[in-house]
Amino acid sequence: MTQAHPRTILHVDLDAFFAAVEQRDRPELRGKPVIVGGGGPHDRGVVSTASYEARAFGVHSAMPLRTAGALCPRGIFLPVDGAKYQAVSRQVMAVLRRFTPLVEPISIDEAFLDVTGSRILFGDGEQIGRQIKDEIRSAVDLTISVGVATTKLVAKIASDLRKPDGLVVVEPGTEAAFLAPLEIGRLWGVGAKLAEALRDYGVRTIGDLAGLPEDLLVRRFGKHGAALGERARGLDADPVGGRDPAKSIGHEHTFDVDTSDPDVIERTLLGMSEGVAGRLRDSGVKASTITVKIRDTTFRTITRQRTLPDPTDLTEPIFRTALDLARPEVRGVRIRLLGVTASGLGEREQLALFGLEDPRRRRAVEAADEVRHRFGERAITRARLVGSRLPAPFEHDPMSPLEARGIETDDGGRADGEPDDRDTQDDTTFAEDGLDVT
Ligand code: TTP
Ligand code: MG
Repeated sequence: MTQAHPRTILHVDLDAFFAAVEQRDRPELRGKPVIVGGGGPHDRGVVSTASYEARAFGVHSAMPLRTAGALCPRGIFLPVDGAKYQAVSRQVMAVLRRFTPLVEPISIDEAFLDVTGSRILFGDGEQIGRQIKDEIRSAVDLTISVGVATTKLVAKIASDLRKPDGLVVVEPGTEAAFLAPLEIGRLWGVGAKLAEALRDYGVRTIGDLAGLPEDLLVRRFGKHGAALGERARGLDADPVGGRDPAKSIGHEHTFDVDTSDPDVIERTLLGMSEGVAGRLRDSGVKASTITVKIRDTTFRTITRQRTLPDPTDLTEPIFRTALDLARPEVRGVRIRLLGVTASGLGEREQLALFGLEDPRRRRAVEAADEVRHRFGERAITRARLVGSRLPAPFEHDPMSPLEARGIETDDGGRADGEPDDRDTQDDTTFAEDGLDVT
């Protein structure tokens, strides 16, 4: 059955995600059987994922590591680096949001996109799928597989069909025919038990299921039976929903030594404003309200808030507002903690990219974001922060490539090997961070 106005839905899934990130970062592992999970082939844990080279030996997710070790004795076993994969996941989701605000992340490495409204800007589903593959490759140097269809159900099955680096397009009206030859276990909601029960009715493929009379399905499987029949024909009205949007994005910084130095306070606010703006852009939202939090040496804590004339995701207006709010409160006071929070978040209007905003400025910001993502926050440091010996509050990547190449950064060379996990920073916390994708 063809809908009058078919939706265009994409399902995007990274290939061998954890293993691919490790192979990306350690070229000597490329082309090798890499197994990510736990402590090695003698560990009691299970495999998180395996590179496609390791899968050729029969290794797969959730398999005991010891079994993997027996199947693939020359496998290279690596521990899970959750913070790293989380950071890559954020970058990937940010790329997806360039194409539509309707992005629904469903796990660390997959998401649905409804691009129906984006076709006028970016072309049909297949063209959008190709652009997304290219942009993910250039942003994070990883491959994805994409399914394009009129429903989430069919798009998800399609993306899985030609992994890795696949692109499968199911044209409107061909959903049932596309699904018919596929094995029944590929259908959403059909686990091993249900597949077994369906076997009693001679059902092996999705097409077999679609051919069963609806009343039989209802009699045998209750109200789920009817839905099952519909799904077998590719029908699925479920909309692509973003998750509950975050209410605010904020950064806080506690000084090692309480300070009343206006210069230090100003620079700290700038660093935090920059961090907040970057995360707003990553999330594809703009903020209309800025709040500063100030805690003095006696632990007296105040907040000051202002609504902006225009919502923003840029550093300058956030910093100017934060400074304005903080200035009268910090004069002559020893400060222990400062925070900057953006709230009143709304989706960034895509068309603003092409209309209301200065496109040159937007491009410059996006180019900077690209570097920030690729090399860690430390790579982008405003002229004002350079040269000071102050800890720049958002420069938390302990092994930034700039530093590795001997280029001086200004945070006093923090080298404690702390993982690049923004949410567990000692000195920088993210208030109400509801935007992480897990
Ligand atoms: P998947 O997308 O299921 O697997 P994958 O990306 O490794 O491989 P592909 O999509 O090409 O088939 O899961 C994404 C990540 O989630 C995976 O890299 C590791 C993690 N994961 C686990 O830790 N345990 C599991 O059982 C599964 C299935 C995944
Ligand atoms: Mg995957």
